[in-house]
Amino acid sequence: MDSSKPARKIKQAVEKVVDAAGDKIPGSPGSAPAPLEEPTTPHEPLPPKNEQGTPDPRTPTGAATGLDPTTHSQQGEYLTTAGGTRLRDTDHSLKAGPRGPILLQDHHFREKITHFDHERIPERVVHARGAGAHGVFTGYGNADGVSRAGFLAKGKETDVFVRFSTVLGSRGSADTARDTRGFATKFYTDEGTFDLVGNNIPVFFIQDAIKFPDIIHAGKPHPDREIPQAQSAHDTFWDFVSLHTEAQHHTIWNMSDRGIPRSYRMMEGFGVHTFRLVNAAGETSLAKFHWKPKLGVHSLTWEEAQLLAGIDPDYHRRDLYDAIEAGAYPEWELGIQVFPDTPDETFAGIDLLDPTKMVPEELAPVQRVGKLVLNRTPTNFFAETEQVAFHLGNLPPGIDVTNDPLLQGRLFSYVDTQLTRLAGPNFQQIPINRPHAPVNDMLRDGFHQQAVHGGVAPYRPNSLDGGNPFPTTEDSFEDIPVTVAEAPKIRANPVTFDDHYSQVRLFWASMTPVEKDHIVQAYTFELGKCYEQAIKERQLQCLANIDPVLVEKVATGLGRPVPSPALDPATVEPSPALSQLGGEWPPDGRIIGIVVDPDAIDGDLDEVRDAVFAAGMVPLLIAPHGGMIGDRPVQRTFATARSVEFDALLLAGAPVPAPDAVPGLDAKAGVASVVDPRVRLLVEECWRHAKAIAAWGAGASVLTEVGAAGPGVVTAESGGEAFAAASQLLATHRVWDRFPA
Ligand code: HDE
Repeated sequence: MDSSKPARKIKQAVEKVVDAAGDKIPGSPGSAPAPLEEPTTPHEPLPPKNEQGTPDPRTPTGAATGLDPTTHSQQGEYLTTAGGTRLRDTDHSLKAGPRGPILLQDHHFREKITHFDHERIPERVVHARGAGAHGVFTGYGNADGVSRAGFLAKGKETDVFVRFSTVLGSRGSADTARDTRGFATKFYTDEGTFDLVGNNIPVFFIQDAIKFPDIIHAGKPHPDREIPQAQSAHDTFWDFVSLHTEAQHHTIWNMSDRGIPRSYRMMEGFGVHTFRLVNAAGETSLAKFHWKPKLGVHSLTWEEAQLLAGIDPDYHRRDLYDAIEAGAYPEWELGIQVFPDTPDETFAGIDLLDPTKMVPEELAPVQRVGKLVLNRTPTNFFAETEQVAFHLGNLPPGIDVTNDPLLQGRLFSYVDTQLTRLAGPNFQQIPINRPHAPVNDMLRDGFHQQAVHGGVAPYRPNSLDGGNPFPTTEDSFEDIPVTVAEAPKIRANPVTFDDHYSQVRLFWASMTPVEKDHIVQAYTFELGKCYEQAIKERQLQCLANIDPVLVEKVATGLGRPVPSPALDPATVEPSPALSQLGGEWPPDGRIIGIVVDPDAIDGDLDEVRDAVFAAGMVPLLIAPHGGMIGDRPVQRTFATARSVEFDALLLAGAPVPAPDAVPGLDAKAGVASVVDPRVRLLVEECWRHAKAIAAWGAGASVLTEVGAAGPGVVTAESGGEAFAAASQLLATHRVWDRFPA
């Protein structure tokens, strides 16, 4: 068959989408628009969408293939069996006559059903819920003094895949749960893969890996009823952290706004552990890794997070994919805090091997050593995001581990878990995991072996394969020969690990009043969800050891007596770098909701939409009904829109209540008014969540009707002026002045 014609047709269709994307609203499901009629002409599979990437086509042993990335996807224009035989019919099983029974002979039926029966693999025991993206890392070249890792060299570009995640929830849980977020980066470096598997919180719950199953068992749903899903607001979690007080530091971070990020794009990342770096001269230093987001660190409010869990449980993944599709590529700088490699592995009195401690930036500045840009969404979630497998032992030359007892345990756990999750020892051969450096190991055979190893002597030394492969003598990863102090073999921690409270106090003391208020509300909510009074009281005792105001407010909320501290409070120096407030950041990829009245279209509307696009943001028109308003598509209706989707709200009209806005019947519809009650709710929620609200023309009357006034509520002369005011307010993320001090 001559496939050139359909191929041309598809190309035209794709180009049409790209043109239609003159509208640039992200979220199109395919690379060509769906026709109304069922397509009947066979053609090659459609190309991926513009913003999609795939794993670089490599052989299982890391060699570049030069193949087009689509080589991995389906081929040909006809439906086939897994063996490539063309099929005539996949809708009817092979039966003895139309009334059956089905014949055992139906190999196509059996292949289709058997494959389907085995489509699922075990979800990750932690971090099951996640989203990934491809990107590129570029080194700045200023780290050579401390590390000889090639990917940090000036201008050196390295492909990466990043997976963000929550910790506690199952694969289908909501993105906005209060939880720690994973931030795992696979650098496909020329010198071997480097996996930097971090979190958005710089400290961890426990000091020794042997307690990991315990904290996770406590955080996961109760084993009898399997509730609550993806939450820490339950008895077993608080039982654990109030008994294992080393967890209090991580817990206060979770209770802060860091536990409910606005977006993956707006999170810091931390390697948590201290690593050991080595430069070309063989000199070593200790270091902690940081990711600094270009857009600043921003969070949801708790009410937004809860509403989103119902309204858009995929909020963070959608945000990540949509931002990339819209060209607002998420960016971070990689930073390192460097410390002298002293025998006590301590800096400014902080034990660097204790993963419940961080080092304030004011004591050791974060030096930026490279930039990460995420610019491609995955083509297939399972193949890429689900099958990506990180391993702490994937280390390049120039970076080594330390004796941090958490890190030591992780070196074992990650490979071990992949053996079950990815069914065998060859998981590094899966396309998303394949190194971009040549692989010449002596590992052989096993489930899903994809390499076709030549030679007869996968052992060393050998003479039959000419002695291959040879250990290198230079420029490679090195286990730094750190001296291990003579000591008895014991199950114990260093005494420095016993300080569980000073840095918790430091974190609390570094927060602004509004951030402290959110922390108080979070503890009050979470402990209020516990059943056992003893657990609440025990945690209140921990809060008393942190700060008198904190414990007093939470105890009042819980209606419990305020305990006295059991320890002398440490004197701490606040670290302003820990606060999320106080700066201004770019608004890339932010979502601007624009309420329009189709019966009275404002003259400035098109100009405003263009201005939003030009500013790198996404305008969504919100109208009483779907379809088109003139030649502008409506993205949200009053029935589908909820304030939590938008970073700022513009009012271009004052739509009166529509026939389907029945206050008594629709909980969303609020009170009767001359403004559509759903618009009223939009404005009220945006006000409550301290979002920018700007109106012009007829839209100004909505503000009066709703009674929205005060900081960050702008009545402008024109649409242009309204958007300019809103985008200025977005630079600080929220209108913080609206929160009481
Ligand atoms: Fe993990 N962790 N972890 N973890 N972790 C896993 O590995 C583990 C820890 C982190 O997107 C698992 O492949 C132990 C700290 C991220 O695929 C498992 C200990 C930090 C991800 C595992 C820790 C992390 C994981 C589950 C205690 C931040 C998701 C599936 C010593 C620095 C990676 C998997 C992805 C995943 C074990 C503690 C981050 C079971 C034993 C500390 C971001 O191997």
